Amino acid sequence: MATTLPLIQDGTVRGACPHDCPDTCAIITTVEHGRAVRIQGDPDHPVTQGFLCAKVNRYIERTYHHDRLTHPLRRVGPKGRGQFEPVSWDEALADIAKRLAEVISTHGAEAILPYSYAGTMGYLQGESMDRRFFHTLGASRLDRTICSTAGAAGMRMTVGANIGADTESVGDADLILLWGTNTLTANPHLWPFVLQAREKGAPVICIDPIRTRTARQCDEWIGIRPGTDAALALGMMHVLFAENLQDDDFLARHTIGADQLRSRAAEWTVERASATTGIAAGVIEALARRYGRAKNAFIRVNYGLQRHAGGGMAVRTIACLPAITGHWRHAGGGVQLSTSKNFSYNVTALHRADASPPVRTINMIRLGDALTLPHAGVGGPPVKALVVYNSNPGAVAPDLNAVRRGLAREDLFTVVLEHFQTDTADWADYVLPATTQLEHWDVHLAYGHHYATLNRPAIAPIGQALPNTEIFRRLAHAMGLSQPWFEDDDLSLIRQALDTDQPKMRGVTFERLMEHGWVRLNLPRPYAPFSNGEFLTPSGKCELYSERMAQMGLDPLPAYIPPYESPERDAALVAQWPLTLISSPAHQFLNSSFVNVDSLRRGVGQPECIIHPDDAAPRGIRTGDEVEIRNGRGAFTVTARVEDGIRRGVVWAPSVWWTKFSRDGRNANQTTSQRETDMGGGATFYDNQVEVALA
Ligand SMILES: Nc1nc2c(c(=O)[nH]1)N[C@H]1C(S)=C(S)[C@@H](COP(=O)(O)OP(=O)(O)OC[C@H]3O[C@@H](n4cnc5c(=O)[nH]c(N)nc54)[C@H](O)[C@@H]3O)O[C@H]1N2
Ligand SMILES: Nc1nc2c(c(=O)[nH]1)N[C@H]1C(S)=C(S)[C@@H](COP(=O)(O)OP(=O)(O)OC[C@H]3O[C@@H](n4cnc5c(=O)[nH]c(N)nc54)[C@H](O)[C@@H]3O)O[C@H]1N2
Ligand SMILES: [Mo]
Repeated sequence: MATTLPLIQDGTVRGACPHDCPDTCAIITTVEHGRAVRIQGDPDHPVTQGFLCAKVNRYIERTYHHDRLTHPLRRVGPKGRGQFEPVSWDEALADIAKRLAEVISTHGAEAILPYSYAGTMGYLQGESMDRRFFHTLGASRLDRTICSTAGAAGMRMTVGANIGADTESVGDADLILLWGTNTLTANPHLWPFVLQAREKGAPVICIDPIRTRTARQCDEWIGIRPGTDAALALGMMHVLFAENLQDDDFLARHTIGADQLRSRAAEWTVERASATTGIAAGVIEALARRYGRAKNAFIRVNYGLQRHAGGGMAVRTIACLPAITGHWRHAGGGVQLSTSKNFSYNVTALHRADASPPVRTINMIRLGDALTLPHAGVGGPPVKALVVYNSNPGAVAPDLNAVRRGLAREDLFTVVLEHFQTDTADWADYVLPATTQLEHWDVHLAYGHHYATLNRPAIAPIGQALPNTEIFRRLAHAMGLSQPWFEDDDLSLIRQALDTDQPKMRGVTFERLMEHGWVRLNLPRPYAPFSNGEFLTPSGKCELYSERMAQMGLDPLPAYIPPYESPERDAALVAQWPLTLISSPAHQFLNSSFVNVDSLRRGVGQPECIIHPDDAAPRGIRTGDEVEIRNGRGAFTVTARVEDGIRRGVVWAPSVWWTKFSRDGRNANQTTSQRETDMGGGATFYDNQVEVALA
């Protein structure tokens, strides 16, 4: 295999947290006699600041977990029963290669579907050899939309790219809005900067239908009706313009469409915004004034609020606010959805997309349809082979009943690369053991700061586990693919990823990464991306009016797009299923990762739902009762907790449970839908009406 550098037997090894989280921590692993004994956050890293989250503190427990997959497995029992026998790597790879070749000769390579997401965010183990393999075969492409594409499109249309205010300057903000994000759970390394600002007097306000652990720590909680954030932002704009709180100079010099936006905002009186959002008019007015009078407000908008029909437009509308007030002028001011587009690793070299013939693309959130509808729901051959890695769609994909019907197909050949026997692995024909971050090389971007991070392996692979890169390399060889790009070892892949002349990547070299573990992008300090305008849109301006959106048939101005499952769009459905289910992550889980780590699962307890007393009482529900959450797509059972820290009409089921760890073998995604957001084809997990009843 690849590693030409020896492992450190005793000492410390620098690495990167691989998980799908904005923080991408720099980690230091202590190794004794070749065994990892301790993991800690790098105290010198400006964002990690020496601490890790509740989950990754358990990464060693997860790595040496007694349930780790240690050798390839072949199915022996009926599909989905999880009955397997061990086989050798050679045998497994030879048989998989034969089965894939049969699919190609009978149905064409597009009948093969890769399915991966961000189980690791690393470029090597996440998008290098795997992409080369599927591109070279000519397999169907996967549109990786499950998390962030709606909001990313909203940012792109407005400021030109998914970048924003710098986390390290947030301490200088004079007002902080945590908008649709559970910071203490999902982005905890932002918190020290929030506290810094607060110590200097910045109020911290949380806008969330749930009074989360984050909202409890804030100065104010605004319990908005789910899916209506654009209406709140439009109501704020109304006040800003009506009370002359806008920055005319910034608007004139750095935006397009200020006059049209002003007319649009004029339609959104606070009364109208209040009726839509369920927030008192006085609260909207006070928020707008506070925002308009601030000089340097930081809005942390995160992905939670874009999991609704109008998710792209909601993010876009919020992203217009700092151009109206000119807060982009100052470091720390503005909006941050992500910082990821400041990174430009050489993905062209890693992916080798040029090796692929033109093929169809399948949206990952429509996996249920892709596996069960004729022509995979999009045209072309049925999906006959599914190769899953870095993802657990058997738990996290929407409309799980449809997904399971697909995975149960006897004529579907399924291969799963995993650390553990997940809900998805149970449906596999072959399960292949993959290494964890302590066992392989990688290189990472971040989406909540501006440091590139290297991950060096700390220990030898557990059992016969192999890195994803090596599994796809061997699979390519087993299929007789002899292109030179399958010969690159992992260190070569890292060098290829870094081989770019993008100015922001200048100084991010292998040598510096080896020495320090992490390197800041070549950005000024302090960094205020749009202080002089210089937006990355076609016009170079903040596009309050977007010609591109007009061409896409979308409203070119900020607008409120009601949820699919709302009184505005489907009153009958809401009458039948009156409660909105939000299934955002539990504090101790990372989507479905860590659910099988006993100490963390004990911390969460059991699958539960939080429901407001006014919703619980008429249903006869009390804390501790077993309840069924149901809609037309499916149902799952949880224990109720009656609390007023949630908006009336909203129910929270902390997620994402492995179905095999729940009482009834089901989870929240039994009820979620495959519908797509307005932009980006994103998932609408929280656009989900249900009823809750005693089980
Ligand atoms: N501990 C932990 N950390 C994580 C993750 C995890 O699973 N566990 N997941 C990681 C990943 S993949 C991601 S994408 C990020 C996600 O992190 P966030 O972007 O913070 O997203 P969510 O946790 O999905 O939702 C955040 C909040 O949005 C609220 N919300 C839901 N709908 C609306 C709405 O319409 N309007 C408003 N204003 N609020 C709404 C929810 O109640 C929730 O409290 O976190 C990352 N970090
Ligand atoms: N109801 C509901 N559903 C949701 C969400 C929600 O809030 N509510 N959140 C959504 C969001 S934001 C996201 S991003 C998705 C995330 O969905 P996924 O990307 O599927 O994330 P995880 O559930 O963490 O599963 C990742 C899997 O990858 C495996 N893995 C990790 N590293 C490696 C590796 O190096 N090699 C291999 N082969 N495997 C590896 C882990 O063991 C784990 O089982 O879920 C979405 N689903
Ligand atoms: Mo995500």
